[in-house]
Amino acid sequence: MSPKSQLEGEVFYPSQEVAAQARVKDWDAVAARAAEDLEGFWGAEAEELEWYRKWDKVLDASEKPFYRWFKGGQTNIVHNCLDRHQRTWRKNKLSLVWVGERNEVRTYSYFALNRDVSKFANVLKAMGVKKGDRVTIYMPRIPEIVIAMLATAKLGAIHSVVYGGFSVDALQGRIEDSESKVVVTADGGFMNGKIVELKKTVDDAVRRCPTVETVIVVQRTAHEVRMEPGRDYWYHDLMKLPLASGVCPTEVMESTDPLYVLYTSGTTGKPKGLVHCHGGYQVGIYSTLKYVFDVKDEDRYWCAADPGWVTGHSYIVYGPLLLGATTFIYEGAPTYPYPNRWWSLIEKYGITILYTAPTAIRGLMRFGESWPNRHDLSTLRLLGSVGEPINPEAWKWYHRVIGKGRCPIMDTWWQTETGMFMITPVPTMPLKPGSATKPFFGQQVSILDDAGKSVPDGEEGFLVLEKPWPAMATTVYKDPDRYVKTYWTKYPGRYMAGDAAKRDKDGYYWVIGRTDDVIKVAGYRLGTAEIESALVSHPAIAEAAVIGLPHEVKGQAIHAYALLRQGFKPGPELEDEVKAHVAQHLGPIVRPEKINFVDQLPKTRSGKIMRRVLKARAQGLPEGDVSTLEE
Ligand code: 6R9
Repeated sequence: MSPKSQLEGEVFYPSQEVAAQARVKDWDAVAARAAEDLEGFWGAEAEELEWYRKWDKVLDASEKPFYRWFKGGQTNIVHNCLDRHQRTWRKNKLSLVWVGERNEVRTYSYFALNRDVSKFANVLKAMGVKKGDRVTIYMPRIPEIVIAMLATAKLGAIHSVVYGGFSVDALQGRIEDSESKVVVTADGGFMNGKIVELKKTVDDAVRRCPTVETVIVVQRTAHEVRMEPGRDYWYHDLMKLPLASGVCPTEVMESTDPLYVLYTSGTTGKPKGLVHCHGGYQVGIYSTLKYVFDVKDEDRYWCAADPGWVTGHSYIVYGPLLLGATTFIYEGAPTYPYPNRWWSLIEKYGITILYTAPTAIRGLMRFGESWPNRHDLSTLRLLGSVGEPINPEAWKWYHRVIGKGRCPIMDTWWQTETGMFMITPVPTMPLKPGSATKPFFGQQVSILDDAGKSVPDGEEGFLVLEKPWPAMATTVYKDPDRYVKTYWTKYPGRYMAGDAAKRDKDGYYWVIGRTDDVIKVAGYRLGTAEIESALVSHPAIAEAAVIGLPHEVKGQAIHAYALLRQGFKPGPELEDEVKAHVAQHLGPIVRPEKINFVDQLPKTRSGKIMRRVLKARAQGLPEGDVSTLEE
């Protein structure tokens, strides 16, 4: 570790208490070892998990960029999450502690979780689900979402979780692309004291999806929903059947067999289904969670994301269970019924690690310090941040008010595509507010200009990953060309992340934001293309463009520019109607902040909308290179 005086800027050093118990004492030494022998490093990590058959090769790069990790190995991530713990004392340990918005509590030992997962796997099997089939999961934050994911994976089928905050068009598109034959959902969920209608949305989406044969519905809200005979079944009825036995063999998978598809927004067109596989993925998330959050058996670990996003997949569900940890899930809103909900949960359940997003911190910060100060937060040891760059002001509030200056903040930069943390500190590393610090072991990050040359330290450029990593997405579902084109073509053989970043003199990385048409609203990744197509599906709108502009709490908010069809008059009423239309089609988080009715959109001569120009104009900034602008 560099001596204190050498680091530039504002630096926070780990406390003695945290440093003393950290797994990684000497970051430089481990990083050097991994850099020297990438396969050796990851091979040793993989040895800590169980394999039905050991791999022939840690990394097969013969068909780059389709890297194959642990090729020849056979495993199943569920074996490592559940089966192997049944043989040890962890069988009796809490795997999952769940708290509902209405204060219900449910806990699962590793034994109980394994039993329910096995039972539900038998149910899915009876519905005809086999290895390789896709199952769409569209659920609130309740234990059954975890059970459904694990049960699907146990059978060797592929889950596609669609975030419960998305609405009918988003759900339909994702079901269609994955060609799922089973959808698992709930009647509804609770959020902010209100019911989120899930089953109704599924009904609307499935009407247009011929592949779906079965819909399984968990009862959560118990409000009235329509059940279609022969297609819809109650989860609790199925789980009572004799076929839902508590014993179900875990399917033996090749390391490179798909575990899940997760749709995420890209630059253009429809969302991409990123594919993650059993072998490499389990090693990557196991290792990163272990070193970065130092999760121990005594910990009560809370990642406050939604299981429907990659953060939830890797670090609520799979990562903690791989480590045999206790993972905590809270169903509802952070401010319900009062802005102290999270802080009271930390106190009541003795949470030791809290991992959340800058938007949540900013949102809670608004209510002032008195809310957290009413609670004993002394169990906390480590904090985390993910989803967007964290502004130093929010970082310092989080550090001082929540962590009482004792708890380092692990600012983890990564993506749906990377599956695991890529730029991240470990607890012993000196921290600079707003920087995700340094690449994880084995990784090398470059900041390049348009031509592929490294830019000098301190200057902004494209963030590029130079080395393969085990949890990397292996392809885009049904579209390998798109995988190559999107990530590996601008800089041949190197992974382009789609972010702008800089490196400082100390080798710390500062991620600035997306360079493409992806908007991060409250940490949620949304694509302009999907939003624009929802806008033009409104009868008043002929053409539309959306951009993200800075927002105090959400980080970015959606601003739309719309050309009206003849006969429609701009005005606040129409604006509200269009906003509601988008929210209804895509989901409440996608609701635009502002609709600007305009007469013209800036376009290139080839007809492409120049969102960059709209953005510059909106912020009163120089428009940059407009040589291709038509007008
Ligand atoms: C995990 C997740 C990925 C994009 C990524 C970047 C932004 C995520 C960040 C961060 C700065 C961090 N991002 N973590 N930016 N600092 N710690 O968020 O995945 O939804 O796929 O989004 O999020 O722009 O490219 P995903």
